[in-house]
Amino acid sequence: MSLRRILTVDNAADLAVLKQKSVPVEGGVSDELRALMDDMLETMYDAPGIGLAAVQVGEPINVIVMDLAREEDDPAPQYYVNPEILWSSEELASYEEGCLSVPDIYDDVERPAQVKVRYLNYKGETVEEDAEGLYAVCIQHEMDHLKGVLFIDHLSRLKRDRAVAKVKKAARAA
Ligand code: K1U
Ligand code: ZN
Repeated sequence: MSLRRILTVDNAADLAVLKQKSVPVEGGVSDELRALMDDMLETMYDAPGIGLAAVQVGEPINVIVMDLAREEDDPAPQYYVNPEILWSSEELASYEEGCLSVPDIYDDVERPAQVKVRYLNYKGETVEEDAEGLYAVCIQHEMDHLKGVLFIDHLSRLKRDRAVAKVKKAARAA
């Protein structure tokens, strides 16, 4: 397993990749894909974060990893290949989101409170699940990445521009 570099919005080349639409995985879950997901999970834990989309490590394919376990609990890694949202609730919920590609910026985003998702897991089995709470927030945030959408794209133009300027300033100072 190895750590991958997480692309960030302050870098123009990285941003161009982050804005790309990811493509479906063809041919099921291979050992090569499992190796990528292992790297993604290690990278996510190292950051640290609770989710990561493949495009954030420069691989624009429909793959996500997540772990929503509390620190005091055992790790609970989850792997999503070709995830689809089958249903979204009319009810909305707001959550203060962050993103490893937009470091140290947090803001409220409103999204459907519940969703139903279908995906292939690490073993290549089809899974359908209902998500609510942080799970619903995180899966929608990560699935936005697969469409080239960042959480700051849900904010006003002013807030988005300020967020990117802040990340650029921090990167220059580092
Ligand atoms: O970059 C990402 O997509 C990961 C992002 C996921 C996320 C967080 C909050 C709401 C929606 C989606 C993060 O993991 S940001 C870091 C973070 O939330 C966190 C870091 C350490 C401990 C707990 C949370
Ligand atoms: Zn993100």
